[in-house]
Amino acid sequence: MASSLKNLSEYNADNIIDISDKRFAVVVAEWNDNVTTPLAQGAVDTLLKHGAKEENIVYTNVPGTFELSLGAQRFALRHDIDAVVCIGCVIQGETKHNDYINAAVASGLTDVSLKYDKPVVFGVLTPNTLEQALDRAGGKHGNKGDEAAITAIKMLGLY
Ligand code: DLZ
Repeated sequence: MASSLKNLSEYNADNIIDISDKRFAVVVAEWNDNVTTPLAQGAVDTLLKHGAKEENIVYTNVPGTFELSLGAQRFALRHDIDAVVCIGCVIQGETKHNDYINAAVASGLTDVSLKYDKPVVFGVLTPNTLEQALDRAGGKHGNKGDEAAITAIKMLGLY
């Protein structure tokens, strides 16, 4: 379903596990930080709302969405991290740069997740415009950061 038809902050909270002892890394791209900052805040707020402890959430920046894969890997390989939430925003430009970044990060995060057998969440917006991004970063379509955090929690339920 397209996210314009869904509020990204709404989710089914059934079967949400106890995450009070789970440790999270939140890796955030600096590019488009007017979008990624509220996305990351949404993710952290949602983790806290569901019982994560503040001291169990580490937060770091990487320059751009392309760098999320390596940033995620630095945390995924650590035994004291249970899940990694990655936040980025790639806005379509005049060239195909966005296509390459999006494809690379989708594949990179999948690889890291499978290699380290832990949730590595794709909290990346790929909008055509800044307005579409802001609509999904706490605007009229909710906050994809909330969705990313809930995804991490639900995936931890598999373990
Ligand atoms: C270069 C670039 C461009 C054009 N656009 C974005 C963007 O919209 N969002 C984003 O997160 N990063 C962008 N970048 C930077 C790349 O992600 C990466 O940091 C650089 O290509 C250096 O590897």
